[in-house]
Amino acid sequence: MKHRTAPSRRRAALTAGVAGVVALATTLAGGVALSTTAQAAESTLGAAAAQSGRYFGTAISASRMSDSTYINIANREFNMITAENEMKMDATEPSQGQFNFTNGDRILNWALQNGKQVRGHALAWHSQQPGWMQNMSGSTLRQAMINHINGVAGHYKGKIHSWDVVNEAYADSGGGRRDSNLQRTGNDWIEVAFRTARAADPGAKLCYNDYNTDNWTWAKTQGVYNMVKDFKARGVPIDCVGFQSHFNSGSPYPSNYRTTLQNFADLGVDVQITELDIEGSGTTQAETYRKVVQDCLAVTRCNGITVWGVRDTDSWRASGTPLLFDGNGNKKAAYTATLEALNAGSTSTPSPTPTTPSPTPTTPSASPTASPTTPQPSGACAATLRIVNNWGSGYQAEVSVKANQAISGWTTQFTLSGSTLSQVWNGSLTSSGSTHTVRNVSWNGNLGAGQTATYGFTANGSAPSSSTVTCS
Ligand code: 9MR
Repeated sequence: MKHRTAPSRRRAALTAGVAGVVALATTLAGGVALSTTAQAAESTLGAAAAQSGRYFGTAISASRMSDSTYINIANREFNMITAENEMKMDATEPSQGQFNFTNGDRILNWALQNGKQVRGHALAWHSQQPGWMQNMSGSTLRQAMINHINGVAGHYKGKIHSWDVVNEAYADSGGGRRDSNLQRTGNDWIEVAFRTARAADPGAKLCYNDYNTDNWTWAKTQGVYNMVKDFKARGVPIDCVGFQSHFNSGSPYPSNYRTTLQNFADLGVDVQITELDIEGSGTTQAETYRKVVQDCLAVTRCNGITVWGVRDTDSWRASGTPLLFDGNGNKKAAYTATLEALNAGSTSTPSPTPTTPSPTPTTPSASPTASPTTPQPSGACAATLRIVNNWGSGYQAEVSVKANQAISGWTTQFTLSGSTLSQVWNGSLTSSGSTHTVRNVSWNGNLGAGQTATYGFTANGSAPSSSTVTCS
């Protein structure tokens, strides 16, 4: 793979971005208020994804963190981090009731100190169980699972963007559950895991995560879909579905991938691509990465994409060279296609023109996910609030702070009547009556022009249909 120089890559991405705006303007001629200024193409995956409010992540292995090439790429390119193995059941509870967070904390602290968010992986799984758990059964195992979720989700409370609460619980064929010691404790083990996780960390999005659920026609996909549908109907607290998306010749990228993502999203959950890798090389591989990115960007509730490792040589499938960087840390064609797709996609989000701010709050939405607030058109920063989860007696909200110029700290303020804040993460709260002021914490105050920081909170009471957040 020929490594392109940085300036030529940036030019290529910019060209793609401008082309995207022209194409969109042509399609949407009239009617839609559209920013006429092309955004400068971003030069890293995380920043490019952030333009549309999404993240771009990677899995990190604690054992590689002292490799400077590895950690520098991870720091430069990604804004979401998953511990590849360090938060799994065997790693975090090696002896029953004795938790070990050394390596998980190492990854989490590095991520938070560098302004990144963290996906938790994974609380309950038939695989990677510690030896003491493997031979357990019945109510003893059920209680051990609950204790494990309380121990791990409790330890990381307030610091995790999304948890893979249950991993890989469906059988590879037939559309039913996989047999496992956990499954044999009773079919309700998955919902018990979700309810336990919600209580242990109300601020984290709770995901079901699996592989070979990408092709809409596959029985396994339908099995998971029906479970999520049932959970939503019965109020089991599930917020998101993770699509691992390990693609290779036996499990190729399906042309109906976007349909799958959209159909799950239509159930009222977020969708996330959680462990992406695509075996192959050259243009074929690059174009498949491009399609995956385009599919995520086309689905409003697709929050972001995580690739399962940094360089090909870091991959669990190293011989398939499935990642975005080669063994020397050089950007592959797959990287360029991914970055281009992220930059092009961002221009396809219609945004209010800076000169004509909307004078009234956005129309209240009937859907449980309230529409985002109108960004403040001027000033050093702008903030938008959106409801990411609403369970009737309470809700979870996410506030995005976008810097219009380089800033070294931010203060947001909003008023909520009819609800009280119970927890805030990634931000520091002071309240006076129903007026809440949230400032940056130590690691997310420094933002370059165009960069975004996100904080979240949970509240009791009913969610506002829209809310204005000021930012200074
Ligand atoms: O990449 C992980 C590898 O280092 C581990 O040995 C393996 C152990 O099960 O898990 C790999 O990650 C898996 C992830 O946790 C769940 N989905 C499939 C991933 C690839 O096997």
